[in-house]
Amino acid sequence: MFLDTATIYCKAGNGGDGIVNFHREKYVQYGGPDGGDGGNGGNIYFIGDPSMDTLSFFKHGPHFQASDGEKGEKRNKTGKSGNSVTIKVPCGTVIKDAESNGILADIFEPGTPILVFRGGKGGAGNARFATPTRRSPGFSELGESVEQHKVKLELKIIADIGLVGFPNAGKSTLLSVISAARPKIADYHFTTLTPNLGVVNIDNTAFVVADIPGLIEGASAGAGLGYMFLRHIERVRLIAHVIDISGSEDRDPVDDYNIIRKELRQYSEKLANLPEIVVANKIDIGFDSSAIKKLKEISNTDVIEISASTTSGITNLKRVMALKLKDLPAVKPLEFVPFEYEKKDKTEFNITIEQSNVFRVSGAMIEEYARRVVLSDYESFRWFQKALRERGVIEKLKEAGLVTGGTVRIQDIEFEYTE
Ligand SMILES: Nc1nc2c(ncn2[C@@H]2O[C@H](COP(=O)(O)OP(=O)(O)OP(=O)(O)O)[C@@H](O)[C@H]2O)c(=O)[nH]1
Ligand SMILES: [Mg+2]
Repeated sequence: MFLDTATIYCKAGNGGDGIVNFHREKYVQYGGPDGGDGGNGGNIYFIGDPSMDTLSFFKHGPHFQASDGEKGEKRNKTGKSGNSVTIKVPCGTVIKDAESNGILADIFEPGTPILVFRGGKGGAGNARFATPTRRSPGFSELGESVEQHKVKLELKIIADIGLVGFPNAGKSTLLSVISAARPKIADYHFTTLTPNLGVVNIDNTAFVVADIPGLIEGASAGAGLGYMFLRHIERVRLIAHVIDISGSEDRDPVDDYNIIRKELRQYSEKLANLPEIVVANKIDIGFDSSAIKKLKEISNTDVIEISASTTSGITNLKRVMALKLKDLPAVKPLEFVPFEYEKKDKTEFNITIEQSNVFRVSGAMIEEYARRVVLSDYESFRWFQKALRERGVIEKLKEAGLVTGGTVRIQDIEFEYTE
C-alpha cells in the first residue's frame, strides 16, 4: 500500500539525575564529594532509506521512544547515556511538528542520520557544586525531562521528471516502455491511484520518472485524485505533459493542455514555473497536425510525437528528456527555517503579593531552578536562595515591600526572610 502522509509520536529520553555521594575510604575521615553526573537522554534521528518508497509502515501511528539517561554514580562516574532511536523513512520525507505544521527536517539524502529530537541533559552530580567555601555540597541536579511530540511525516517523492496529464492519456503506458516499471494500464480513468517511479537509461545516463495519477479540471481545488499528488510534482525538475493527441476521448488536445496548465498554475506558482516538455501520445491512431503546431505555439517548448503503444518516437523522447535535464539544476531539498519548540524564557519570574509581607515567586526561572535542585533539601535550598539573590529576585521582592520577618513562597515551600 502506498501512503504519503503519516502521524507518529516521538519522545527523546530524559536526562539522568546527578547524585550526591562522598568519597569514603578506610582511615580517611572526610572524603570529598564524588557524586557523578546523570547521563544524557537518547536522541531521535531520522534517516533516508533508499529501499523505502512509502510511509505505509507508519500507518498505525507508532510511538518511538529513546531511553532515558541513567543516574550518575559514585567516584565521579557519569551515568550511561540513553540509547538513541533512528527512524528509517523514504528519501523525500518532510518531518513536521503536527501541532504547528512547522518543518523540523527534510530527509532528502540517504544514509545520514539527522538529529530531530535531542534527549534531555543529564543533571550535575554534587561533585560539581563543590567550591572552596562549600566543600560538601549535599545536593545535585535532576536530569532534564523532555516532552513527547506528535509528528507529521509527508513524503514528497524525488524524481527528475513528472508525467502529468488527463486520465487515459497514456502516462503509465509511457512509463512502462521507457523504464522497467510495470504500472497498471487500462482504458478507464484513474487506473493509477498512486505515483509510480521508474528509472530511465539512455546514452549512459539515468534519470527517475514519476507517473502521477491523472489530473482533471478542478484538480487543484480537490477534484479527482490528482490534488493529493500535485505536491509530489513540486519536487521534479521537469514536467512531461502527456496529451492524447488523437482526441480519442472526444476532447480537443489543445483544450486538454490548457486545462492542465491552469490546474498547475492554480496549485502553485512553483509548479507553473517548472520547465516543461509536451508529449503528444497516441499518434498511431491518427491526429490533426495543426494541433501539434498550436501546442508548439502556446507551450513555447518542444512537442514530441510518440506512440507509447507502438513505441514509435520513444528513443527520441528519452534523448530529449536527458538533454533537457542536463541543463537543469539538481533537485534540491526544501529551503526552510527549522521549527523550534518554544523555548521558555528561563530568566523570567513573577512576584505576587499574597498578604501583607507574604509573597509568592513563580515563572520560568523558578521552574528551571526547581528542576535542578531538590528544594526540600536544606543545603540545596541555601544554594537556591543564594541564586535568588544573585539573579535579583530578592531585590525585586524588597521593592515589592518584603521586610525581615516576611514570608516568601515558592512552589510548595516557604521560608522566612531575614536581611
Ligand atoms: N492506441 C494507443 N493507445 C494507447 C497509447 N498509450 C496508451 N494507450 C491506451 O490508453 C489507455 C490508457 O493508458 P494508461 O497508460 O493506463 O493511461 P494513464 O494516463 O496512465 O491513465 P490514468 O492512470 O487513468 O491516469 C490504455 O488502454 C492504453 O492501452 C498509444 O500510444 N496508442
Ligand atoms: Mg496510469
